[in-house]
Amino acid sequence: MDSLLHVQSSSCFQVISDIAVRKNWTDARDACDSEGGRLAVLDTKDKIDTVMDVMRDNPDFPLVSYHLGAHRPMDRWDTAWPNGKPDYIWLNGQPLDLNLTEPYWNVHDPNNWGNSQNVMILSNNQKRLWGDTAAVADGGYICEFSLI
Ligand SMILES: [Ca+2]
Repeated sequence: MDSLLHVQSSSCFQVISDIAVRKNWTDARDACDSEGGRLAVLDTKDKIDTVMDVMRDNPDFPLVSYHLGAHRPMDRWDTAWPNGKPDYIWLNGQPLDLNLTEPYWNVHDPNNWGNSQNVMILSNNQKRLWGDTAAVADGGYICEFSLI
């Protein structure tokens, strides 16, 4: 398994990037939980920088997308955004800070295309940017383990 540990001050991150273990978002969330972690909650600049550096430093990761630990409230899946604005929350229950995360989204994302994009991914393209996608799409994933 292409599985690496990357340590930041409060967390370490494990990138699961094996084509044989691709999972949809819900199964990826459960897999991180079962290891005592969670899908990565990138709610600080420090954590964002750590994960983005990992992806930049490993251009040979074989998968094109990696689930992160943010999603729309599940009772709103497959609906339009309220007031036309993204309603993402991290798995710690905190709303996603759109000012902090704005520089990391793909230029067209989040867009809730077809009102069917309910979860957040990191796209393994040249700029390693974030997108919103369907929860059923299989991909790699990034787990976070708390060090504190
Ligand atoms: Ca999208």
